[in-house]
Amino acid sequence: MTERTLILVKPDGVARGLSGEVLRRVEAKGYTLVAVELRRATPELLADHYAEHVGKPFYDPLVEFMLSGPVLAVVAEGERVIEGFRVMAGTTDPTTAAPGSIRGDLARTWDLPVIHNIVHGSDSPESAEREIGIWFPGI
Ligand code: D4T
Repeated sequence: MTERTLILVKPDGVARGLSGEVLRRVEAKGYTLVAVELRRATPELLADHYAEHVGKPFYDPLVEFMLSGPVLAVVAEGERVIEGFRVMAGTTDPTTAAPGSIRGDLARTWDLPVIHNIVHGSDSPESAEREIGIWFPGI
């Protein structure tokens, strides 16, 4: 079934000039770009996006990181794109993310508790719908 996912190139990825590399991999895999926009997050938007993490020890430093520069917000579409992009991204901890994945190839752990792992991808159809509604309410 064709579905949509929300991808974010986080501030570390944008600052390092990796936005194009992430989009290249998404397109090379065969997914379609539906929306691409360079944005500044806000504390309110991040509280919605990271609702499940509000109050956790890493939440405040995570928000500070996500506000530290622009984010590339992307909606991509394709057969099983939600699962497909999660595999392309690799596991959350970039130190041990598989080589070949975005995080495994391009990131490492260096400033805990914040994990600078370049990208976000929705983890389920419910999350994708919720997150696309947060970042692209018009779509
Ligand atoms: P996202 O949501 O960015 O695709 O990440 P994951 O789905 O892979 O990971 P997650 O929900 O567990 O964490 C969300 C977000 O918080 C950051 N984070 C997480 C952090 O900075 N420090 C931490 O200790 C943890 C657990 C990284 C991703």
